[in-house]
Amino acid sequence: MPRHIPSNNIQEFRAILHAAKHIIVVAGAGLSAASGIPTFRGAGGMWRSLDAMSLATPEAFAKDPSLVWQFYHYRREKALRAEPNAAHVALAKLSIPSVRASIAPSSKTFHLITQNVDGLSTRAARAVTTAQETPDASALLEMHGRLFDVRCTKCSHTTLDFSSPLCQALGDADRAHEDEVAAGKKETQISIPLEDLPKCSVCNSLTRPGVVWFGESIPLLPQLDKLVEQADLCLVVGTSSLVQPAASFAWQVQENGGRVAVFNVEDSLGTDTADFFFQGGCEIELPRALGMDDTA
Ligand code: BV8
Ligand code: ZN
Repeated sequence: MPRHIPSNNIQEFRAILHAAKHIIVVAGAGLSAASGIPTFRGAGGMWRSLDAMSLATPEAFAKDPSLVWQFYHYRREKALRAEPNAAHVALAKLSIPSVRASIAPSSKTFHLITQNVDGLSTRAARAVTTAQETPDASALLEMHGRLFDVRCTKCSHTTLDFSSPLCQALGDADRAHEDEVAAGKKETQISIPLEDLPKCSVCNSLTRPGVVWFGESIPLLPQLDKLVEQADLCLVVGTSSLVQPAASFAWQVQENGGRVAVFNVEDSLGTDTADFFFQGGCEIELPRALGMDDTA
């Protein structure tokens, strides 16, 4: 049995796109890499010599909320200074029914399921909105939550808060840490007293970032399962496909007879069984494959 080789033929891919009825995209950190947001794998996976994934847990927050809030302060500041890239924009354009009709005329539905919490896909949708053309607001599903959502740990009151810093103490701790690094001092963790961490505007209790941590269930899962069930084409963009349940969506689409196209700078889990593999930066390969780049 010859080994299956995923195709990288754009014409073949566009023919599949042309016939697809229910399209989903499963995106990960690689989608935002070209915008300067560190990924979880490789160098980006470490913050102050700590493993990012170990900080994204309720246990880490219970043990040291000051440390975890400083980690998310760092991620907020990075996201605030980043701009959506050409891959975000291409996916935002696919969310515009009139644009999609020219690329995928048989498509009835399109959903962008992102594991990213940086808000760059939302900003891209806003950037491509004109008086004539508006992305379908229900197309974007941020399955792991949003960095700029701030949720009360007691009454669950949630606000979308882009302030920088989110509270004085986080700004001070950040500056103090930079001064230490600049002075060549060994990195020390600055511990912010609990009463100085971000508080709930309703009940004044401690708040937490509005993201889904490891071991926590995914509120959108019932809706996501339905979309995965009906999808006949899944684009897998910039993800290592190691975190569940997102990592099994593409496989489920293929199990149901649908097609899978992977966009990644390198081989990742599931690439070998995909129908298409476009290797390279998705900020280049995705607009090209969709015929949205200037060579189109
Ligand atoms: C849950 C938010 C119910 C917070 C995140 C079954 C088996 C084993 C384990 C489990 C299982 N079911 C559940 C689990 C446990 C766990 C899990 O999957 N663990 C893994 C580590 C094995 N899952 C959960 O806990 C989920 N909850 O299932 O609840 C439950 C609970 C317990 C047990 C059973 C059931 C919740 C998971 C969500 C956690 N929150 N984020 C935050 O961001 O701080 S996950 C976070 O990490 C991201 O959101 C993302 O999902 C993941 C990182 O993966 P990627 O985004 O793919 O990033 P990565 O760096 O890994 O890869 C980047 C890729 O891009 C690379 O391939 C690279 O080559 C490529 N790339 C780079 N540059 C480019 C590029 N590609 C294209 N262009 C470029 N320019
Ligand atoms: Zn509260």
